[in-house]
Parts: sequence; C-alpha cells; structure tokens
Amino acid sequence: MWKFPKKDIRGVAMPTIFTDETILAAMDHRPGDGELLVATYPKCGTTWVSHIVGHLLCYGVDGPADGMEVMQKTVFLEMEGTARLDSENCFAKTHLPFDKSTFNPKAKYIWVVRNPRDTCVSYYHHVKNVPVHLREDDVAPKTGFFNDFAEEFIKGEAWSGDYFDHLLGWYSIKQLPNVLTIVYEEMKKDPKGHIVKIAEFIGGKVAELAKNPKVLDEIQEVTTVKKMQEAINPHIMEIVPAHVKQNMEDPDGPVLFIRKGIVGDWKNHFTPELEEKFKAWIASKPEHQKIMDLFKVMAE
Ligand code: PPS
Repeated sequence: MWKFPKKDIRGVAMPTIFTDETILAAMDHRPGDGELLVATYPKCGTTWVSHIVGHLLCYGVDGPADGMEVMQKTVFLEMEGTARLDSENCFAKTHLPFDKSTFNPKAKYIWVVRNPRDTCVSYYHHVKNVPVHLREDDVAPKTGFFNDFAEEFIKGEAWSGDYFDHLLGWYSIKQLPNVLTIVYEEMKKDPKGHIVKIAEFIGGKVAELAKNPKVLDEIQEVTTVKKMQEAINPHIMEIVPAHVKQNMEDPDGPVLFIRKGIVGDWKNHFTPELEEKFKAWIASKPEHQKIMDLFKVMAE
C-alpha cells in the first residue's frame, strides 16, 4: 500500500523534500503587525487566493502584472523559509497547523477552506502529478492508487496531518477581526465578490483599487482556472528553490499544478465503499460537523 513519504517535525508530518531548517523557520515565524499570511490545509485553494492577493498588490498602470511574476510573490514558508518576505509585495503562505504556527493577533490571516472530499481528490492528483518525492522508492504510481491514498488521508497520514484537526485549529480563531475566511465553494460561485472581500481585508490602496470595475474585471479574468493554468503550469518548477529541487524527481512532462479547479470532482473518484468510509470518518467526532457546516452552500 502506498504511503506518504514524510518526516515528523515538532509533531507535524512534513514532506521529506523540505529541509528541517526552513520548516522550523516557518514554525517560528511570527508575522509582523499588518503582515499578510494565507493559511490553509493543502489543496484548499491557497494558490487561487494567493494569486488574487498578488494581482491586487502588483496591479500597475499597464493593468495586471505577468502571472508568473505574481506567482513569485507568494513565499511558501515551509519550503523556503522567510528570507524573501522582505522583497516588494511578497507575502507568506503556510500549510502549518494553527498550533504549530506563531500567531500574531495584529497580522492579517486569510484562511481558505474546501470540502474534504474534493480536497482529498486534489491532494491525490498533487502527489501523482507533482514530483514531490525524495527517493525512487517514494515515487507515487502513475495511476490507480486513489483508494490507498484516500485511506491514508482519512487516517490523518497526509502532510500537514489530519484534515479535520487542521481545519478545527484555524477555525478556533475564525471569529477574530484579523482573520478572513474564504470558502472555496463560495468563491467558485462569486469570484468577483470574493476579490472585493479580499481587497477590503487587505485595506488601504488595494481596497481603493478594487472599487474600480475595470480593475475588478481584469483581476477576475487573470485568476480564472484557464488563465492560471496557462500562466503557471508550464513554469511551476521555476518557483521551487534549488535546495528543494535537487531532492525531487525530474517531471516527465508539464506539471499539472493548476488542475481542474471545480467543485464536486470527488464524484468522479469515489466508490460507494469509499463514500461510506468518508461518512463514517465525518461522523466519528461531533466537532467535524462544525467544519462541514462551512460548506452548506455547496450544491450537493
Ligand atoms: S497547494 O499545493 O496546497 O498550494 O494547492 P492549493 O492551491 O491549495 O489547491 C489547489 C487546488 O486549487 C485549484 N485552483 C483553482 N480553482 C479554481 N479557480 C482557480 N483559479 C484555481 N487555481 C487553482 C487547483 O486546480 C487545485 O484543485 P484541483 O481540484 O486539483 O483542480
């Protein structure tokens, strides 16, 4: 049975390709007052929200900036540490559990959530498509291990740990004024409304910018799945630091990082048996329902 290649850092399961040093720097990083951080469980919509933030920050007289330039503005703390945070318009993203991060009530957190079934499917494709493995025997099979993967996911064996534990940690601060919650499924229904929400949360010049309907249209356009696929997928390996890349396999083709970007892809993957397991997992602790209630808006 396939298993996540991982290491334990302060009780968190982390990908073996990241160094202990950068992971510890991420855990110890206390964002400054006003500093922006996108905090998520993996595959919940981090890149989409980060791309919106980046485009809002980088918008110039000639309109939206280049997609990869914007992509480079997100500093993935566990992968690269904090050094680049001082560069212009850079901001952090993290997949750390809340209790392993160093919280500042005066920093700004955007917490992005996505339903567990689609998150599991997206995570599976990430492991299959992105060469995120350290050794040859860690390499994921190219097909057919979804059921093994889903079992590991339900057991909480994925990188960043158990989905519900992770979301419940960040949920505990959701009501604070310095935290903006974005529900992936809601953003799919109303991307422009969410771009405005994000801009208002950032505040200042960015909030003013988003009052301009032309700017909003342009930012919505460059942050669609299609435009992000075109801008990012051919170049995704360029944002991986050399010290991480040396631990990775060479991709044998273009890396499908921005994949389908839809709600409900789980229905194309789940067997009835797996769906029963998911239902039992969700029902196994009453507090899981708090998270599931975030997705009430979803079309079933
Ligand atoms: S990561 O690797 O943890 O940072 O991944 P993350 O960015 O959190 O999640 C990846 C999924 O988000 C989808 N995505 C989008 N959906 C809708 N619109 C846009 N613009 C968009 N950009 C990225 C991406 O395709 C992954 O979902 P799946 O289901 O795999 O397609």
